[in-house]
Amino acid sequence: MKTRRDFIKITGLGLAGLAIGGGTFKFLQGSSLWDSVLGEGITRLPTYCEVCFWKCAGWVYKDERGKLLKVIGNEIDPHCTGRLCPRGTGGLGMYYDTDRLSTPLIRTTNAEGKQVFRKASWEEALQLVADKMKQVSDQHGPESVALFNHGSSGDFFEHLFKAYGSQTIAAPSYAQCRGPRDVGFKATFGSALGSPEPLDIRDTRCLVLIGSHLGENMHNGQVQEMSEAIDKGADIITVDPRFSTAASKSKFWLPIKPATDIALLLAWMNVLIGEDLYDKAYIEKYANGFERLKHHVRRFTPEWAYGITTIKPAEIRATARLMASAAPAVIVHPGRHVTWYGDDTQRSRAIAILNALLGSWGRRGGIYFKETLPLPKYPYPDYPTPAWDWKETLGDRYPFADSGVSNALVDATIPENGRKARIKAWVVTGTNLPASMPDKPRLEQAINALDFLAVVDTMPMEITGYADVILPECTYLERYDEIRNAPHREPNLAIRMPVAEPLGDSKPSWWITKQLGEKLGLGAWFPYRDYSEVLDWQLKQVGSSLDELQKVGVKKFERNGPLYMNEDQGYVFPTPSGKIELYAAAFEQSGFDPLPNYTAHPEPGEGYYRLIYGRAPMHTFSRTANNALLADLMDENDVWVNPKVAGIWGLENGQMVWLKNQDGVVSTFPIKVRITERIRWDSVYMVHGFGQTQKELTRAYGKGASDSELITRTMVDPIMGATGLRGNFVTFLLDEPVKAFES
Ligand SMILES: Nc1nc2c(c(=O)[nH]1)N[C@H]1C(S)=C(S)[C@@H](COP(=O)(O)OP(=O)(O)OC[C@H]3O[C@@H](n4cnc5c(=O)[nH]c(N)nc54)[C@H](O)[C@@H]3O)O[C@H]1N2
Ligand SMILES: Nc1nc2c(c(=O)[nH]1)N[C@H]1C(S)=C(S)[C@@H](COP(=O)(O)OP(=O)(O)OC[C@H]3O[C@@H](n4cnc5c(=O)[nH]c(N)nc54)[C@H](O)[C@@H]3O)O[C@H]1N2
Ligand code: SF4
Ligand SMILES: [Mo]
Repeated sequence: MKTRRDFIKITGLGLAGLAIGGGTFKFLQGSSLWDSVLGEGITRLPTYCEVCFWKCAGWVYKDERGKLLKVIGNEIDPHCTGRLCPRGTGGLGMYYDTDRLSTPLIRTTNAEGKQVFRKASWEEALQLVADKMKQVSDQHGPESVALFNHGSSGDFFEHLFKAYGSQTIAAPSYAQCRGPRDVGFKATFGSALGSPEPLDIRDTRCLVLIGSHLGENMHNGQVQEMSEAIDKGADIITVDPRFSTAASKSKFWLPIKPATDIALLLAWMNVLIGEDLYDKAYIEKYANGFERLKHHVRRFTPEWAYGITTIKPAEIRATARLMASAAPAVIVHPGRHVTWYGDDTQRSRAIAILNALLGSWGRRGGIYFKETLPLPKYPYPDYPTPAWDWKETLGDRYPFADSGVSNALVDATIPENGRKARIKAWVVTGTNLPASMPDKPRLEQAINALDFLAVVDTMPMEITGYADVILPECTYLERYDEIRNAPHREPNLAIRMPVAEPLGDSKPSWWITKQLGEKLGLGAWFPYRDYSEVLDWQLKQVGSSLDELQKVGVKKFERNGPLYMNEDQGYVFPTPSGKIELYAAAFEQSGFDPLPNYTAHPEPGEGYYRLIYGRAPMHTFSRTANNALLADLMDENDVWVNPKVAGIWGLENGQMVWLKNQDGVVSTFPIKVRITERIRWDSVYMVHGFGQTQKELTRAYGKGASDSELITRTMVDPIMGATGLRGNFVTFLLDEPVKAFES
């Protein structure tokens, strides 16, 4: 008999009493100012930032007593060119957070029969996790233990899981983020974009942003390059139902009706082809299926699109001509968080096709050829081949998924329709699933069906409340992680070193996984005493060393091939045909549209508005909500409401309202109204990551509302399984929900 897994508050077990280094928080540009004070007892060590996944390299300065003073961008780093974003600068707030997890915790039942957490030693907590993993493995095979991960700790847990025999692994950064984009681009150009995206923004003459809200989305290198391009006279076209920061820098802002972007993209193709504005020579030389595309888009005129998107035909034509006049130095930005309406792979295909028509792939000011250094892996034994893996959880669904689909792992954890659950235990690290996965009731159903749940985190985030065991990781400032080896214009490596001793009893993931590995009899995959040995070994294989990287932080290497297409030599795309596939035959074979089509999506009923969400420059999802330095800059979100709507409801600026969605779910907390022309009347907008429900997050608790809890309906992409999150509609409750229900 399984007991229901109650959600437990971890009250009072944090690092109470730690002093916060107040007053030192300013934005500094570059490290030169600080170099002058080096030597007077102030030292610096290299890191790369973990506040988001752009992984900017920086220097952490500390004084002789070990107090961390600043994190500053590394000037030779291509991800940041010496400047961190506000979140990166505020990274020290993660280290100094008094609410941090500081000791392993184990779920237990107290004298009153209530489930609570008690403190435990690492030895006891790790033994319990290893025993449970073994137990589940003995009964159901190692594959039935699944890993959910995001961020650097995930690298170590993936290694542990693969050695253990489970590749039942997924991250919400795929099926809740960029999966459809990468599948759509791969189907067209043969290669996914990855991170950082190889966009030649600094040399572009025209940047088209479909929803991508750069400037609020602070992906550092892109924001800097966008501002450089604007200074050099590039034109920006922003398609967004909201007047975003990027829209304010744009020549054209197209306030599209949400969920209709594919119609606009098809109309743009219609104009480019109809008016002979596309790159004929490029298409002839490099692309397949042009005649079919031409025939397909003939009926998708700007007049047709106007009725769907509300964007005027003259503006559709003018923007298409502007793109063509800049081509090939033009980028229709592929976006990053693209899981919107369930036809997201097709929208991404449409974006890829537009880039092809404009000849931007492989061209200066378009999409460059990225390069990564071939860095040898440490010589571990081969991983065993699991009897089944994440793919098996898809059945015959989502044939083009090329990475773990988190929502499919949730499905496979729930016994239903007479089918037994294949997944019996989870390890979750670096991802706060209740905030990042849609449909919380279903997530809870899965968690309640588990035999065992271990959570690795730095903070008492919502996911930890569901755990049987919580393992406290130290922050990125207190540990080694893998070498950052990301693609860019020049191959480059960056390292992260411990700058301070782990606070409390927190530990790095490399250490946690090594202990678990040894307890599971997998010592052969963990043959080091300290992870620095692995890093040094790897660096020596490419003619460097840990010593050298400690001094420089980032090391660049020579490219192998050209950055752009060599027009004389031709180019073979890594697709089945060797050409750009305007017509995706592989999609057709699997029963999907080989050319993108517009489909209408559900619309809000009377009195309801589409819930859309995005980022604020000073926060990353839910992970920074409690960061003292960043909460200082913004401590709650608000809901953007068009004046027309405010008029109908009699709303005032600053008024607190509760939001209720189409399924009757009411926000746990109220949210402040912000009346603004910057949002369409058919939608409301809020920043993701607020509305934290755990009291032990002392700064974030109850501040603002959570978009996630209102997203109970998903529109799943049949091609690769991503969950479209923007098909939810909300209305306003002006009184406390209890009163509202009574009336
Ligand atoms: N500061 C900060 N920066 C971040 C992050 C963060 O947490 N904080 N997270 C990073 C991550 S992981 C990601 S994936 C990216 C995400 O950042 P993006 O890829 O830029 O995300 P989007 O969802 O495209 O952007 C949200 C925008 O889409 C608009 N929008 C909503 N519905 C529609 C629609 O139907 N059509 C159109 N055209 N626009 C629409 C919204 O108004 C909003 O301006 O940001 C990254 N950068
Ligand atoms: N409703 C809604 N859902 C979304 C989105 C949205 O905008 N709205 N965005 C989507 C996108 S684009 C993405 S990429 C995903 C992101 O989803 P997640 O990666 O789940 O994002 P976070 O909320 O930042 O959760 C990160 C968790 O990692 C913990 N953490 C931070 N540093 C460390 C560390 O060093 N070690 C360990 N072990 N843990 C650490 C944090 O405390 C937090 O619990 O969410 C997706 N889901
Ligand atoms: S963009 Fe900002 S938060 Fe993200 S890695 Fe860079 S400095 Fe850190
Ligand atoms: Mo993301």
